[in-house]
Amino acid sequence: MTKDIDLSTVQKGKVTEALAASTLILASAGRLSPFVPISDDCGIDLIILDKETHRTVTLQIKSRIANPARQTVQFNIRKASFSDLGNRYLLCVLFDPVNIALTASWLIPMSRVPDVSVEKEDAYALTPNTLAKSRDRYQEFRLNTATELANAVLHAIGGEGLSLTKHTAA
Ligand SMILES: [Ca+2]
Repeated sequence: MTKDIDLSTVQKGKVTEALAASTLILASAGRLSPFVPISDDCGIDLIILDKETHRTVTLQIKSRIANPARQTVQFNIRKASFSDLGNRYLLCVLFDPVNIALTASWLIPMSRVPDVSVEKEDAYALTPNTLAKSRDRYQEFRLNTATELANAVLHAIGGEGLSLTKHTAA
């Protein structure tokens, strides 16, 4: 955990975005292709292209490091960058800085964010439980493996997520 302290917020954000992008490429066997915006001034961190259908989904990515002392992690979505236009999703990821991995993630349609968050003056606060067995309101969005995440992204794009599972299992 001490490794975390040395990372700036910008570093943490960029590292996690790169990790999420790499994870999506690997877990989809190259089917998903992430694109980084030149300017990230509208709350989009990655655009994911499904190379088979040429459809896309846009992701805003928020990362947190699990804290053993707490059961929940908090992700804040600034209202200034919030938009539910188009095919926009929020990807919240729990980052393990020791094993350099994404331990769990939550892929939430932006249009659902106000429903599952606590509204603050300038942000929506989401507080998912970090335990896989938790029955909180974020459970329906929770993804425990890289394959689950890639399938959920394909599903969000409108591609055939099921074929990816079969391919991976074969
Ligand atoms: Ca971000």
